[in-house]
Amino acid sequence: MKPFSKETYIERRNELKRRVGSGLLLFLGNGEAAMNYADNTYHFRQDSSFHYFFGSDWAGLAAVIDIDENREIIFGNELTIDDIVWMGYQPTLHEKCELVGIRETRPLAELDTVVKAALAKHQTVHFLPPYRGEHQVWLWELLGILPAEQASKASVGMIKAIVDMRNHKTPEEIEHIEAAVDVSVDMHLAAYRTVRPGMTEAQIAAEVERACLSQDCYKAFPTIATVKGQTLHQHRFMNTLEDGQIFLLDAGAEDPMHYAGDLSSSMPVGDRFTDQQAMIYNLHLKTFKAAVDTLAPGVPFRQAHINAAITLCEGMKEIGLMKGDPVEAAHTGAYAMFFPCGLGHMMGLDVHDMENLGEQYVGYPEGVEKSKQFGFKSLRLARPLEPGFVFTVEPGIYFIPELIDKWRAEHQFTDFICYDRLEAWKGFSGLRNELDYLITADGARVLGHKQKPMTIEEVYAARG
Ligand SMILES: [Mn+2]
Repeated sequence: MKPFSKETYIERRNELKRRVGSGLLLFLGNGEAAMNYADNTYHFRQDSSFHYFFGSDWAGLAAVIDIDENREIIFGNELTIDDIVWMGYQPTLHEKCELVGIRETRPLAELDTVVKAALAKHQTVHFLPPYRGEHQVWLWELLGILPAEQASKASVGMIKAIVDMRNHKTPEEIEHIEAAVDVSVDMHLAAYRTVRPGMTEAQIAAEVERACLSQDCYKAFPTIATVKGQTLHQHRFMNTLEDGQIFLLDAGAEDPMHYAGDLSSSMPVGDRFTDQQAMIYNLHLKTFKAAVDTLAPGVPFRQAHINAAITLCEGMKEIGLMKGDPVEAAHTGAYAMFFPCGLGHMMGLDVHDMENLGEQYVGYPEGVEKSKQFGFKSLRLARPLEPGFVFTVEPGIYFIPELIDKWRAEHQFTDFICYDRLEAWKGFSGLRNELDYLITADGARVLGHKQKPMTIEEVYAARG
């Protein structure tokens, strides 16, 4: 797939200038990050906002957009012969910048001069909240703002403008997201084919990641491949798979342009789910459908979350693990015993899109604060949906022994939860499925051209 044209980046920057109105916009690109010594670095990942506006996937760059003077400058150092000996040929900085419509480049050291000159003439310097220690130090040097004060002094105007632009995906962005989703589906199909009793979680993860890397993609986040699915983000591979267990995979690719896919799957380790597992799996599919049936422009994502929770409580009542009114159980937060996370999150250049800019801005409408209550506090996305929004839908059902014990001891939601019966379910683990959706002019559609198994029949067919 072609990289975006220079016009895409020029138009993005022009739109940002129009929205922010005045001042100097400062962008710090990511540098290499040392893993255990300077030359042994983590996989390089450009900052997503830098990438969105400057399209440059190289370490050690910064940029400014001077709205008042209508100037755009990328700062970086040309490679030395030593760099080329070790890293190979690269285009010059000027050549890299031409591709995204930037004509003015300067050595990195001159960023300090330009920012200090702006401060001296009392021009507003807009910057984003930093999430890397190196950037905190850099901002301190450039602006004289201590790291602890940087998040609160970041430019709300710049944040809001970028969030609104990046929240609305264009058709060319959606093509890249769908390419990432397709690779992500291949990662999951690899797991469906590979999972067998006696294999280790690490062996499955290796097959999953092979499907990603062999298609020139990198994983969008650390793979979750586990038989302990009740732990929401279990990143270590410690277990050997046993017949009778449920295997849970949460994995996704980012395409070479860094757009993400994010999918989850749950499957039996052996040939078939047990009756109890099949019952919970099918209830989970009902909650999934309840959520997806809610998706439409203008409808708050929080409503989709609530509808999934109501369906979950209805099902749990039929099974005998909950009682009372399911609608009330959903609204009071009793459902969070089995579903303590949010229904989904925005997705784009970041798998949790723009989480570094603040979930409050990305996922919540102006004036609506995120809840502090257990369960609802993990809902990253709640706002009314708009065409162009891309997000995940990932309800799950989890039996978390520690949470059962804690709530029972505290007599929480005793009107809704049947604790005596729940004791026998402590070893169930957990399951979820996850797909990626786009809000269209009149509804929603699932992203990707390849289909990930969802029904039990599809799961069994994918096992081969
Ligand atoms: Mn997700």
